Amino acid sequence: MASHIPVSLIGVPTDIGAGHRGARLGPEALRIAGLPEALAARGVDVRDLGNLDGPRNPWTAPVAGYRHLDEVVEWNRALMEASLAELRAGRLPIMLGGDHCLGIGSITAVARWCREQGKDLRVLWLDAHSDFNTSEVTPSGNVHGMPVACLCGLGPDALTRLGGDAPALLPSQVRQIGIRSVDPEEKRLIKHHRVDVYDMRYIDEAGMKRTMEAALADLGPDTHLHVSFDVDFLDPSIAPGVGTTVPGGVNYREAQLVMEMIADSGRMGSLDIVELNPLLDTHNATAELAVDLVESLFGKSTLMRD
Ligand code: 6HN
Ligand code: MN
Ligand code: MN
Ligand code: MN
Repeated sequence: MASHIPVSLIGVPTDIGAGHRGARLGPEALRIAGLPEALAARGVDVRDLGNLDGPRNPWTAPVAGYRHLDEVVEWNRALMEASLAELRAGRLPIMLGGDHCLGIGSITAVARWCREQGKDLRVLWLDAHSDFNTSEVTPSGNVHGMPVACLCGLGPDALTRLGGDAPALLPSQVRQIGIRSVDPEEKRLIKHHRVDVYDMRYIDEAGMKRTMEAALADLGPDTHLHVSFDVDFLDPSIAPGVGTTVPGGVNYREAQLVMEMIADSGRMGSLDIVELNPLLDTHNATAELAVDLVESLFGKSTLMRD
């Protein structure tokens, strides 16, 4: 069995950036689906740090293009500090979301740590959405549609400078996989900033193996790979428990291959599991599928080569 660095689970029970309430229940659903035990069974030293605390969701309308911006900042600051502490302690943080606005805090922590260590950071964004909106172009004001833009320096100072003066990421450090819902002005921004997007059409044509080979090309020995797994990456027929389902997503075998190829790279140093909404799930099946896929990320394979 491959040896792994120790893991810390950080629950972030909020839907502050989402358009549906319920993702705040995600961390408990993942625990009930057996995430800590599944990792321990893989031989991983896993510590569950419990849940972070933060402001309640006021459920108010957007102000100047953002819903709940102050609360979004507060949750992300708490998460950034918690994740950075685990990284500095030599542990691999797994953020149990929570909605995808939390990618800002999680990845800002990873970017700071990579800078401290002189490591090269690469982000794999597994999602139906590009999450590259800004307050000027967002159709909803929901900050879970904006984290990649914020991380690349497009957004309010309170989020783009969460970790200091420089943006956490350059667009060239991001690879997006599974994309099939991008708003019109968001698409213009994605193209302008040249984010590397492997959309569903690309996956249909090239197949998942070639897609992942391209997305994981040129990882060096000093690359830290951060995986941001939005559960709506998966097809809604297998993963109904999300607020923003989009048909035509990644199927079960494709998702397993994605996770297995990430595991084979040996480079994953941090992980987000976001947007799971247990109120929309059927008997916790989406949470169980997420756990199954995380097992594959940690080297579990159903194949003979295991
Ligand atoms: N997510 N593009 C839409 C918006 O409101 O900006 C949906 C965003 C979904 C975000 O699933 O993390
Ligand atoms: Mn997302
Ligand atoms: Mn999404
Ligand atoms: Mn598996």
